[in-house]
Amino acid sequence: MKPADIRDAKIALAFQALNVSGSGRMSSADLEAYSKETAQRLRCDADRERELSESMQALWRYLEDNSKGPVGVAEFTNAIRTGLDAGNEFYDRVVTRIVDALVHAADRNGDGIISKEDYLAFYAATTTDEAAVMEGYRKLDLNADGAVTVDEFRKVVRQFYSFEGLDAAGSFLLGKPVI
Ligand SMILES: [Ca+2]
Ligand SMILES: [Ca+2]
Repeated sequence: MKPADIRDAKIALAFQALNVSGSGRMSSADLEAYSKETAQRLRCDADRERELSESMQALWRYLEDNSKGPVGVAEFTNAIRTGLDAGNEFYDRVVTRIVDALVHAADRNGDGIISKEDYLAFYAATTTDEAAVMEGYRKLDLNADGAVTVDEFRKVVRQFYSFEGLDAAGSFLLGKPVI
């Protein structure tokens, strides 16, 4: 697999996670369902739930503006790749917002650390493979001190969507290597 294809495969994984209906076509209802389900699972307070919901709305506005018609996995991957390749504007306006909302949701007690328990709860909806999730957790722990901070998580997400190939720790973000 070429590095560019590997990045596309990573973006497609994000599509699968967000396409809650499993229909293969993303709608604003999918993104709303994703944020509601995530907020419930992680027992977010009203502020965190709103932050998550607003970040998903920002993503939907971007997708609507950048793909004509139904948003399948190919349209989604194209739109996200185009945004990422255009520079920091898309990343800062949409991706950073989603990441901040997700780390605030994942850090359930607000201490700035995504604990192992936080991390397992975060992925409970998308995988039952606990060993693979914990392998991902160890990769996120960039300084290997046994805990993943909110900052480590942010750094790794940026790697996930910018570095091509599998070398970066971020390739393991969704709990397992993509290929
Ligand atoms: Ca925490
Ligand atoms: Ca650490």
